[in-house]
Amino acid sequence: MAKIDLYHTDPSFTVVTGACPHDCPDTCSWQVAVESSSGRAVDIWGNPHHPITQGKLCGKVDRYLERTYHADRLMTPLRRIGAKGSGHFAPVAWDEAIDEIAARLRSVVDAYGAEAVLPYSYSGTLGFLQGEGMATRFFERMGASRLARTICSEAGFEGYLYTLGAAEGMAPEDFAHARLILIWGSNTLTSNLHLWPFVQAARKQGARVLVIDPARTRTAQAADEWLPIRPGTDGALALAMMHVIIAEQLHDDDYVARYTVGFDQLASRVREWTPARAAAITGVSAQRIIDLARDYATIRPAAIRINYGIQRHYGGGMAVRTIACLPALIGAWRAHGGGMQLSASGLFRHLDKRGLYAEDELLRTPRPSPFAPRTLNMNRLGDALSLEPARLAQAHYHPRPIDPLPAPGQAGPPVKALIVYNCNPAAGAPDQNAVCAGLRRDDLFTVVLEHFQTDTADHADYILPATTQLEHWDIHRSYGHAYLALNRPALAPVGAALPNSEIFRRLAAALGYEDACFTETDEEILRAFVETQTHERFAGITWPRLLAEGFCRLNLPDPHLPFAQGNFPTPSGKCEFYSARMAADGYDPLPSYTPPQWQEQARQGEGEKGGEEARSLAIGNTSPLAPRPSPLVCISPPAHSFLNTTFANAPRFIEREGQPVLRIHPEDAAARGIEEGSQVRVCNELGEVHLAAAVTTALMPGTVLAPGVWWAKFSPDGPQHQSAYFIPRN
Ligand SMILES: Nc1nc2c(c(=O)[nH]1)N[C@H]1C(S)=C(S)[C@@H](COP(=O)(O)OP(=O)(O)OC[C@H]3O[C@@H](n4cnc5c(=O)[nH]c(N)nc54)[C@H](O)[C@@H]3O)O[C@H]1N2
Ligand SMILES: Nc1nc2c(c(=O)[nH]1)N[C@H]1C(S)=C(S)[C@@H](COP(=O)(O)OP(=O)(O)OC[C@H]3O[C@@H](n4cnc5c(=O)[nH]c(N)nc54)[C@H](O)[C@@H]3O)O[C@H]1N2
Ligand code: SF4
Ligand SMILES: [Mo]
Repeated sequence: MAKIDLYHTDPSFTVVTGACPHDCPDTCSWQVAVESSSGRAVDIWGNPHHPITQGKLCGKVDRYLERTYHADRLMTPLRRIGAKGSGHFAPVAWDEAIDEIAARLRSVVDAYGAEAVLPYSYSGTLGFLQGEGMATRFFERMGASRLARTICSEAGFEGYLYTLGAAEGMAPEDFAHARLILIWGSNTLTSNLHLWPFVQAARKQGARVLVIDPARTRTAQAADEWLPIRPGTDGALALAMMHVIIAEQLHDDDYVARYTVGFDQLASRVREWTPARAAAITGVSAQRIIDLARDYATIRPAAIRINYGIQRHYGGGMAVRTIACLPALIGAWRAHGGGMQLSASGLFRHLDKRGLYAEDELLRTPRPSPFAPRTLNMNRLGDALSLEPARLAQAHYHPRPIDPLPAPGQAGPPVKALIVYNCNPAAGAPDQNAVCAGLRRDDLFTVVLEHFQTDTADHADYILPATTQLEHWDIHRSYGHAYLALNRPALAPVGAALPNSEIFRRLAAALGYEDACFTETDEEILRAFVETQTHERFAGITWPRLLAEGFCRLNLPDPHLPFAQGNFPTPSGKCEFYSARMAADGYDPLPSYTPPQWQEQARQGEGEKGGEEARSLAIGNTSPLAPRPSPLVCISPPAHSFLNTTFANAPRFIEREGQPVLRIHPEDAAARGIEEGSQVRVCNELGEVHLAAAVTTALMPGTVLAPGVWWAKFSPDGPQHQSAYFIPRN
């Protein structure tokens, strides 16, 4: 009998169904065997009944029990005893910690106003409850600054929404019916593993799979073809594909006429985008672009898996928008197996009959003043924590060109208290030097809710131990498929850990917030989440069903072809090749090419000029005598065994990844006298890092790749490189 069957039949074990909490499109359903006598989890596996999980977890979460029972798990609240950032703490009782934190927050609010408090969170868990469920109630009640959670997907998301109207598209299952699959800026085998079986099913039926990526990733290796492209230039490739498709009249006239707006303007825009022009920008040959366009327009059904890798560059939103025009141009949405997927999150988010988002209703709490607090951009944490008003003003969220930035005098109070949960910004946020300088401010009061003493937690005044997914309730939507999942706790909390929800509940009580929303239990909140949904997509999804089954598919037709007959939820109801909304927001209303920062710099011959992303890098030997080398473009997609900075403290996964490296093409290495294993200094105007060179042809020349996201303290040039977990290079 298989081990799993044994757990189900042996009365000394209980099997609990839950959901993986991580920031991953697959949102797996898992099952955990708990030994009844000890209450200890002894095994975890992918739920065989879940149509996407199909019984398999990835290599990281297969080891989730090691994470939960890790010797370094935070077991008790800690109070700082050393200098800021030194990482020295002493245990403190929960009641004391909560009272002291509440007193400090009260004094900050009294002296500077509630906007001086900044919540900072992202994707440690994607659960509704342990994510923002209780935290938003707390911070809205306080009137704290709001956080624009921009770090991952905002650019691409906006580009997609302007064009198609909603974060919807193909389901993973649909890819099995495609005959041509473009995996465009995504490393499926690392970051979206559970799509792959559907891709393979399509290949068994003769589908071809192309990967468009600057790096020959493990996905590119497993595909039929790797199409190397320079980072940040995908928009130019898509424009030239449209040039060919329209010039050769390969577009779907009928679909375009019925379900799109702006075809004539698009046609005249792409006329100038000859394959030769795009070839010079992208590094993809003109002939290859022509062949790709012809194949894409004629091999039916054609599917595109676009992912967030593409949009981590200046102009990334426009690139996604441009690519999002392709399926409508060739009518790919008509067929099962045609279309594209960026995110499925829109399936779970819709207005109810009253024009409200059901979940927002749950988060709404009475606010002390009728004025909306300021919103700060999480990508600008270094600026937000600066005491210079001009930099604080820069941190204000202004998503569209027409949104004004405040004058420095209007930027509001300095951030005096920072509450971090589900997030490790000291290791994973942009401009690390500025972030850490802010975190080291003696006058900044910082609280970090965590499982582990991360680089961020090292800078805290208080660290509060949080439960892992095995120890708390939650509900999970997915951004990769259409299944809603319930996570039931399998264990009692380890040590003195508490769920985020309970920590915020206790802080609310200590601050005297008496609103009813702070007394609801976790189960009550989740039950209300399910029961207040009025949209037909939630029809048939009930609390008892989730308790019994662990997950439910949204009430959608199978297959769900959202745009087969148009029905784009844009203002025009059509796919918007021309977007009046973009024009009104200050953008080019037509698909266009926004060069990445590095290309702009090369064009202007201003290698020193600052930019926001995809900054050019000077890379060379550490010798000060080495000639100043020409810049390269650096990308830092996730290492296979890490999930952003999560798992990057586990010896097993550190060993698998070896050490922080810089992958570099032999041509670029030779030009700089760099050899395999050389220590290289990688720097731009924001800072520098020392990495070991890994010379490889699996990369576009001119591009270097530093897999992430390592913790500074476990990196060779980090502050505490003597740490027990750092594996010496060999
Ligand atoms: N260089 C580089 N930087 C990147 C990226 C990259 O590819 N390269 N990727 C970017 C992207 S796409 C993203 S989404 C962001 C993600 O950035 P973050 O949101 O900071 O995600 P993680 O780095 O995984 O850190 C999440 C932390 O939350 C903690 N955590 C998990 N569950 C819980 C919980 O229930 N309660 C509490 N209190 N804590 C919990 C984990 O222990 C972990 O330390 O990083 C971005 N940064
Ligand atoms: N194992 C693992 N899985 C993860 C994560 C993780 O850290 N580890 N992170 C999760 C999160 S938060 C997210 S947002 C998703 C991210 O998953 P993806 O959206 O797949 O994004 P990335 O891994 O950042 O980048 C994917 C690929 O894009 C390539 N790329 C970079 N720049 C460009 C470009 O300009 N053009 C093109 N065509 N390709 C480019 C990179 O080389 C990389 O191979 O994955 C999730 N899954
Ligand atoms: S990280 Fe992704 S692939 Fe791994 S178990 Fe979680 S949802 Fe599944
Ligand atoms: Mo992300």
